[in-house]
Amino acid sequence: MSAADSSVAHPEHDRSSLSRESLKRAFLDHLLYTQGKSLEIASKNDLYQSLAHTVRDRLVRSWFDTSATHQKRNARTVAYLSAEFLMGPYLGNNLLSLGISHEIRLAMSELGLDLDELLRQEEEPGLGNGGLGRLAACFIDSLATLEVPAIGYGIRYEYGIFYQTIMDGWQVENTDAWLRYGNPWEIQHAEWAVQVKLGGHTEQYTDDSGRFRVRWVPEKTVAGVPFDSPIPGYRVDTTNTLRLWRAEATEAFDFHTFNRGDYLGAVNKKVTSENLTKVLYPNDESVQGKELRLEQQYFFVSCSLQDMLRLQQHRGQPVTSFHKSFAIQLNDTHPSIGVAELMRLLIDEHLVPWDRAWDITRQTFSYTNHTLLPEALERWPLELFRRVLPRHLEIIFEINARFLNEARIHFFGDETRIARLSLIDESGERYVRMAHLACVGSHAINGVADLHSELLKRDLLKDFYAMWPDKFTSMTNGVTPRRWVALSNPRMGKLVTRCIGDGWIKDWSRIREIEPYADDAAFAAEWRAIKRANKIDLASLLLRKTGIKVDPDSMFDVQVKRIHEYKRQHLSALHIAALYHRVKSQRNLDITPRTFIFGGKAAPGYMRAKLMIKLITAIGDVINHDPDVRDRIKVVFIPNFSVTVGQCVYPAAELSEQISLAGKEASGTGNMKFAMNGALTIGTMDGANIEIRDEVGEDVFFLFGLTAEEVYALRREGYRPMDFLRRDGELHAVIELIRSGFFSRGDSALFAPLIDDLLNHDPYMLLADYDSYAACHSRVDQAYRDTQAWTRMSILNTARSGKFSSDRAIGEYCDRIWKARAVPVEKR
Ligand code: H53
Repeated sequence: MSAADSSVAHPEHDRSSLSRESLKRAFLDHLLYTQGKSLEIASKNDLYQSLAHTVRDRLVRSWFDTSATHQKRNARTVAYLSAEFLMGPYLGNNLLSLGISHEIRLAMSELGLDLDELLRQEEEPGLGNGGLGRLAACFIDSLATLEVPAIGYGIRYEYGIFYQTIMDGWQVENTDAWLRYGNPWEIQHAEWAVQVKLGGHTEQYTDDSGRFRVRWVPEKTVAGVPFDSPIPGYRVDTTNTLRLWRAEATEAFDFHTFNRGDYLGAVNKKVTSENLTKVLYPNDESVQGKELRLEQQYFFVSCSLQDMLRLQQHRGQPVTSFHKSFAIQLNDTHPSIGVAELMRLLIDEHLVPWDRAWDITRQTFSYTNHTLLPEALERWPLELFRRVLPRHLEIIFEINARFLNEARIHFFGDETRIARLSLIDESGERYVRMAHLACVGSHAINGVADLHSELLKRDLLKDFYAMWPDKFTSMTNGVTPRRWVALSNPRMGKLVTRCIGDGWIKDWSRIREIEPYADDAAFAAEWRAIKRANKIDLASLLLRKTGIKVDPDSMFDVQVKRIHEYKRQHLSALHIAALYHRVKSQRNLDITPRTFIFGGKAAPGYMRAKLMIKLITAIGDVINHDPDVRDRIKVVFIPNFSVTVGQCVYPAAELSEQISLAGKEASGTGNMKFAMNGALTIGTMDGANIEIRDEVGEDVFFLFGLTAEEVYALRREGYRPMDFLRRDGELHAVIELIRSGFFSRGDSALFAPLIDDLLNHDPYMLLADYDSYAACHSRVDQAYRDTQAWTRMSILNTARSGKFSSDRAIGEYCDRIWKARAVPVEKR
């Protein structure tokens, strides 16, 4: 029995449906009636689908009761608007929530089937790029577990994030047809479809009662069809909804074209409409200003707002109390068009006067900013915006005019500041600034870690902060201990549960209770054995995926995250090359054997990031095959890093690389997953690393590098990377080695774009931090040799990671921003 199956009784009223016999029967029924197969001829996918349906059936009752309760209570509902939800596979997590993994395992094995194999069948829905999308998934898990009425609203991309393979050391992108074999976790609700307008122009007119009004005459209309998935809380009756929208051609629109006799034209337009939700843009933290992307954002936001208005009506509530029923969170600027859309719906369609509508809008929305990177800040060329959303542009102009009047009173005579605050950037080509729209239209603005929130107030949003200091707050991110510990690391879960009970699964702060065991030799031995077993599991995955054999007794030093210059995977690459250089130049060098594990995707158009992958694999290729290294260093790049792969990686890691340049990583959430699973951090004073270090203690954290303050100071003084290079002989030699083509079969041009940039500009200050990083790694090397001390640190690290649960984060959002509370579900 796994920790997840502990003694907590699931409150499902009809326990009999959860008995082994009835699970078996339901499974065989689905195999026959849903898949049309018998056990003898069923494919693995048939078996998986039948099991998934069996489990989904067991969620439907509480799903139903949940929405009935929320409607009856007219409970304030959190609407989490996010262009990405990186959910990870559902089956394992739903079994965990229901508490039936054990029974299901037995039921399957009595049918001669292996649950683990069925779990591996699930195609993970990769509907997100990285941290932002995964945060949304952790948050909706916590909302359900905390029994808070909530809906996650997003886009049902037909193709999620690309599937990454590595060929000759380079990233190759393959399409992710995740819906190929069907998605058993969704239910389509065609009856709740809505219409979304796009393009065209506006007309002014006077209505029958003499009121001045505006009519939007769109160029086209697209239908939005909701697909719902159940999000069960852990061992509670609440099952919330993730509602993702798919674009379809509207019939009205088809008929119009048909009637003109243009059959192929109609079909073509149908295809064009459906393109809207075809594919997820694969850029994390950089925007391209593509029209389709703006259409995607507007599409899902409009669908969601219309849906909320429908629910409001269904609950018998007036539109004017919309803000009492819904608290809408904007996950980054992607859904910020919602501010203008809610205004449009209220004014144009529900005839609410402007001031009242604006009041409602501001009380409804709150905005989370996730980055300070300028390339991630969304702004749309005004003309493009007008082409897609002519009515919204008018509304934004009006919001802006009123807002700037207020700002002029506040900042009397300071026109430079007024220009900086404006929703329209007029410094050159004109742009609509989406972050400004989000700030003006929200009652709360938050950063995702304390440093990030401070920097927002000091730099990026300083003018808004000066105007509305009370709107700003900080909400440090968190991750769900259900998926990231109970499900991913059942061995650790079981040990912890044996010692302190299973309360930690719902209340991760209780993990503190294992702190006294840090000095318990028997516990420490088990802790070590668990880590080793997890490392063996990962080693076999690595062998399967890359053909590289690694030693489970070497230190597993891991950096998994999106590939980006600011995250500095190449800093690690430089250090690995330096270790190699040392090994080659000192025959008897005594080093701690290490396996450096990397994983992550580069945006397909981000050439530097792709070259960083090539640099890592090229260095690895040389090192892994050089007999002088005697297998003391291995470098592995795991292809297609995803939630599924992460579940195998975090529990096996011993050292977590969190090495972004200070001031660049807003928070990071991988850092938290590693810490919870007992990996020590080597990191900079960036994002949530700072808070992790505060919690676990300085002696349990390997700190290096410049602080954000020092980074600013150095930049102000004028940063010259060459000054740092001259001081460091080893680094110089390493750079020369790479430059000479040593790692690229003599091709000295291959890495030149990376290396030349480091020497001449180095915007992420690798050279400034290199020395400190290498020295820190030497301390890690020494520390790892003392197995007992290392294990002690690892236990303390986990024990003190209580703050980093998304339950804590969601609790804070509920109290301080959403004013939402738990509403226990009434069973029918
Ligand atoms: O959001 C994470 C942070 C992380 C930040 C990330 C993020 C994206 O993944 C995409 C866009 C964006 O603006 C920010 O980089 O630091 O932990 C969740 O807050």
